[in-house]
Amino acid sequence: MHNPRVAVSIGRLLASCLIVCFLTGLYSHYLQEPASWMSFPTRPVWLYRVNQGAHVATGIAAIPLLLAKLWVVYPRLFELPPLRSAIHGLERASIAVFVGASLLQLFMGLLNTLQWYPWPFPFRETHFFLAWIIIGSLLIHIAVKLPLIRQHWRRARDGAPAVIDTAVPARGWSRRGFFTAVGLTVATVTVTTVGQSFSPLQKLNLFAPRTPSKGPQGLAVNRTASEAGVLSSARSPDWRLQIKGPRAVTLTLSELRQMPQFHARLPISCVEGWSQNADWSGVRVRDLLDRVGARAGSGLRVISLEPSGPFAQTEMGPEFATDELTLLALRLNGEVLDIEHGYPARIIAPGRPGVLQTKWVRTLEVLA
Ligand SMILES: Nc1nc2c(c(=O)[nH]1)N[C@H]1C(S)=C(S)[C@@H](COP(=O)(O)O)O[C@H]1N2
Ligand SMILES: [Mo]
Repeated sequence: MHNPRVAVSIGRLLASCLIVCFLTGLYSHYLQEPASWMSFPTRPVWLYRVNQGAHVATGIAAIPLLLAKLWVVYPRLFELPPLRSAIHGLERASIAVFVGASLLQLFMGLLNTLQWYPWPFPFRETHFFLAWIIIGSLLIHIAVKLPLIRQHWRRARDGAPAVIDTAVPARGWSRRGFFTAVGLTVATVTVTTVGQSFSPLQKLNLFAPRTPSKGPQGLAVNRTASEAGVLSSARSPDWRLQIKGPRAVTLTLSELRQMPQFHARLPISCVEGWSQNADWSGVRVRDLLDRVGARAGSGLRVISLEPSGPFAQTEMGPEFATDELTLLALRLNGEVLDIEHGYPARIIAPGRPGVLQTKWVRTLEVLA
């Protein structure tokens, strides 16, 4: 098993997972921290849901693949002499960086799906930084190994001499047994966690931390009203929606209910890896923008009743603010919004991460 052919077979599966994970991670990162020139698609409405589901699924699948790859190549770790040439040194250094960063990255990501942040540094920035380190060192590794990868991309044909690394004597596992075990492990971890975003497999969701449909009104809750400190402010009869723009407008809940109501079926897609569709209804955000005379192409800042916290304030670009499906939702799945889901009013927009679907909205501020 400790030979280049097996290393290439496992390596290309691992690399595919990591590349999908990297690209979907970049998309998620930039949605949350866009550069000023960035604009995002709002259709299909489930784009971010699939993006995030694929990110978490490929990240989880990469864990057994990385362990298998390490097991296949570990005899190389002790090869002598440790440094043969400059290229060899670069190769070993890039592998050391790659292995260290990947182990940390996958472990951090896994803990993140459990909503557990036991480190003192900010998760997203660190995860983003490590991702570049991993992709950089992976590209170096692939470039250095390209001749070997080419040579072993296909199984050795009958008669052609297989190149076998003799560092470890052949015993124990059969190669087929090894591939079967790795394949079964990857399939098992995927099938028992992917139900947190892929509804048809929700019943098999044994290890993912959340069941997206369990919660008030058939939808999971990430941050509760009591954790956010809004229990009394959200229920207060004095609640008003403030809209700040060229004009300033204040609306009561019953005034909002008297405006034209629209319906949208949109998912909550949490960056922590669960997602669930729901039926929302309420006022179109673009109608509210018109009320205050906002100019076409304006973005929007959304401010929650939540006194502090990373999601107490969010922003959306004009592509989301003016989309006909972007609502200030007042109702969920046919009922008045539960306080856990953002009563009296919350934002729901197509194609965005859950962290940006601000609950318990207090103020909308038009951005120039
Ligand atoms: N004000 C505020 N809104 C928030 C949050 C928050 O912490 N504060 N959490 C967000 C996150 S991380 C998610 S996934 C969704 C969850 O929405 P739900 O509880 O209605 O399912 O709400 C978002 N809206
Ligand atoms: Mo979330």
